[in-house]
Amino acid sequence: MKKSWVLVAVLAAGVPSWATAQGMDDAIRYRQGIFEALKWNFRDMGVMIQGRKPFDKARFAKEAERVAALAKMPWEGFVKGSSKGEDVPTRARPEIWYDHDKFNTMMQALIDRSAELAVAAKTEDKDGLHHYYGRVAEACKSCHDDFRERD
Ligand code: ASC
Repeated sequence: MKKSWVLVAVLAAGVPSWATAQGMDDAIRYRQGIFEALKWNFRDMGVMIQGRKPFDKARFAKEAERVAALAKMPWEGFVKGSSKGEDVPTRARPEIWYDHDKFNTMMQALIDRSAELAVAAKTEDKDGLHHYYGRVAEACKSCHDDFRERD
C-alpha cells in the first residue's frame, strides 16, 4: 500500500530511478539499522573484553563474524542526497558526500579491521583480542569524529 503510493508519486514526478522510489528515509533507516545491529554485537564483545562479564570465546567469535559481515553493508545506504531525511533524523554530515574518498577509505578501514578481528577471534584468547578489538573501535571513532554530527 505504502510502496504503491511512493511509486505513484515517483512516476508523477517523472523520476524513474528505484533508488528514488525507495526514498531518502529508507536509505537512512537502512544504514542506521545496520549500525544498530553492528553496535549490538560490538558492545557485547566490549563487555567481555573489559571483563564486565566472562569471556565466552564462541560467542565472541560469532559476534566478530557478524560485525565483519555488517561492516560491508551500510555503505550503499549513504545515497547521495540523504544527508537530510524527510521524517527520519540523521547525524550523517554533508562531508560524507563532499569528501567521499576519505569517507570510503574510512569505511574500508572498518571492513578491514573487522575482518582482522573475526580472524583473530578464531585463535587468540581474550588478552590477544584486546588489540584487534581496539583497532575496530578506532575505526568507528575516527569516522564518527569526521563524519557524524556531535550529539
Ligand atoms: C561503540 C559505539 C561506538 C564505538 C565507538 C568506539 O560501542 O557505539 O560508536 O564503540 O565509541 O570508539
